[in-house]
Amino acid sequence: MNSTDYDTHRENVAGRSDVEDTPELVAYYKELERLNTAALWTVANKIEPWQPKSVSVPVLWRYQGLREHVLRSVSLVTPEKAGRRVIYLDNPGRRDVSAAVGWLYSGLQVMHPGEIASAHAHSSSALRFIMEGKGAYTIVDGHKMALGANDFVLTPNGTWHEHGVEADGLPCIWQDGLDIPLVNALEAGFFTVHPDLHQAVTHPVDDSVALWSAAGLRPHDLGWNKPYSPLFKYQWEPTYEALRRYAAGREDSPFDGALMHYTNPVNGGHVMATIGASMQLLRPGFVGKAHRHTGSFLYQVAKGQGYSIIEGRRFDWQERDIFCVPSWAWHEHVNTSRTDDACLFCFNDLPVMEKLSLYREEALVDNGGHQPLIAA
Ligand code: GTQ
Repeated sequence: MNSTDYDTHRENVAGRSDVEDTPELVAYYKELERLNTAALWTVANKIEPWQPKSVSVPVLWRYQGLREHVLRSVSLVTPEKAGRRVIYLDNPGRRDVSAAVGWLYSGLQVMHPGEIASAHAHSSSALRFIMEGKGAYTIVDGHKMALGANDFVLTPNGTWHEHGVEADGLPCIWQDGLDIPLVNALEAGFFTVHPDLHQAVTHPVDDSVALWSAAGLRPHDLGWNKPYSPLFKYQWEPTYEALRRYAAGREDSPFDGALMHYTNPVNGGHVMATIGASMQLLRPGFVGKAHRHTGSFLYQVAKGQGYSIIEGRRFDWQERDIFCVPSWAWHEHVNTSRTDDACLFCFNDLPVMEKLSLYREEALVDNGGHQPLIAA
């Protein structure tokens, strides 16, 4: 069945549960409850919705307002005491599971020069997208990476990882993205602190970039069979350059402009088993059309300014702002600059949706492909 078939049959309420309470039924439900059972028809319409109805709400987190509060945490707690000094994005519809959207967690981590956050490993997959500062680094399984603004780093499921800022650096802030809510929903969360609290750096700095990021080339004598990318760091400059070339060589997607996925160089697939990521370029004046799809998406504005209309509400964004698009929410993006391109970093649960055959996508056909705005 495709989504059109769903639409055709949606009006057929005769097939839906429609049982009114009677004193006899209410008493019956009480009896069932004592047996740890219940009547399906009391919940069927809720647990089998016509289509996904996300409890996450679209949210824009403005960096301008948030930044000073993130920096304030530096004087309030140490990384040693806090473990990770992070202010996380708490979607009003998902407070019960500390999610930013759907089953995805995200937070802003801040570190001062000379600070170190100790090494640990967990079954959640994690990523970082660097927002500001100088001298940040992450060590993943003995591979140290130097991090600059708009660099994207992986800390996959099961890897030892620790973060810090070099003593001669500047205060750094980056966005963390993890699948913590998903892993907890699946009751598969494990967490270990490194026995020495810190790892030895056992490889040359940035070796994963040297070995695995040559365009179109794969090392002859290096095998890799782990379920995540051997390239741990995706630098901003080559990413932006690739996007510009891609955008110049083809027509825009009506929804996304020029969008490229960060990939595992071994197989071209998503970077990790549960989290995918992309960067997209909206050329000056780009006005995207609306579509919706399953999966949860968190965007950070890496460059430029514009707005997105999500479920009929307009969210104006500028560099470093973060916003979310919940599953099956209509969304369309606009670059308001006439001269500069805009770039949106995004991470999502697409690998999960695809592997479980739950990905669906639909374009808005009414109203010229644009959502009517809902009055505030
Ligand atoms: O840096 O390993 O924001 O384990 C949340 C959990 C960051 C991390 C977070 C984590 C980390």
